[in-house]
Amino acid sequence: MRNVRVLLAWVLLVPFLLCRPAAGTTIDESNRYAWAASTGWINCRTDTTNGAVLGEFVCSGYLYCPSTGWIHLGDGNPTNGYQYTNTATNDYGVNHDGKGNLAGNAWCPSTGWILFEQDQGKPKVDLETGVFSGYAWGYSLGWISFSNSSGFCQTVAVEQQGSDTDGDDLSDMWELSITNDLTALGGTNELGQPAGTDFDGDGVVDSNEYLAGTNPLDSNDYLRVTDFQLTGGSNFNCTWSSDLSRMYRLERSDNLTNEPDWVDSGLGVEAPDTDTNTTRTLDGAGLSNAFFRVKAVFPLSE
Ligand SMILES: [Ca+2]
Ligand SMILES: [Ca+2]
Ligand SMILES: [Ca+2]
Repeated sequence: MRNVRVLLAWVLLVPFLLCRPAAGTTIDESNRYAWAASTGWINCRTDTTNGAVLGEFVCSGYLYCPSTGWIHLGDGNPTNGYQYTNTATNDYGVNHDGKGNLAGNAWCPSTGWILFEQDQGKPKVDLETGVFSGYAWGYSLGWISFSNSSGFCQTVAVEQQGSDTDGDDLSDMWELSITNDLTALGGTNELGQPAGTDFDGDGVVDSNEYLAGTNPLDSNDYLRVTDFQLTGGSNFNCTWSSDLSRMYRLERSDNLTNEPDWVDSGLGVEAPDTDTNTTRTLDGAGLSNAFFRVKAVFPLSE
């Protein structure tokens, strides 16, 4: 390894906002059950139309318990546009913080509210595997477990949410979650096309901050390689800024021509270490020149 270099770069996710499919359950056909000792198995995917949906902002759809009936996770249309407030009977449901944590209220007409909270039950989904864990609580049902030694509930996708009513190529749900309106981020140029506004001036346009899971209002928060250290022999450590809402792929090329031939570094898609940064060790044996870049990947999309 004579000349290993790092390219301080990030890569776009495939644009999806204007071509996403209609909502359907995201729950795996084989691994679809939660469990409550009081009532037995609870089906998180009764069928593709009514089954549970894990979205990047909110959940929707239904669980089905044979003894108590339907459990509604929310209608997918929170009043404020991005999160159920759970303060009104027409605005309830289970929210997702984008990092796997679930909180809010589901509704079972025959038994009442089912509570998802992060103090005791800590219901969550592993965004690398899609496997749920933790518990929800119902006053009549008791604890509902999403994973045990006999079965578990698993999602095969995180639904990318939010229509783009103002045509700025940004999910309205994301815009509302950041600024509570649709005008601060994005914007259009004089031709009516997306102008690529960079609100915080960190060099990354708002739409790419969304794709990378970074804060478009914080100029210190953008995806980048932060450290690169030879550690002995042919090994080296690469560290990049990371967010728990995204996965990452480290890519390598032996040149930086106009069309570099980027290939996976050998690590594949990696879950982040922390909400701040991620470090991986690679072996550069046999490489003469190598450039590296890190790519943000939407959970369960590759
Ligand atoms: Ca928009
Ligand atoms: Ca920016
Ligand atoms: Ca930023």
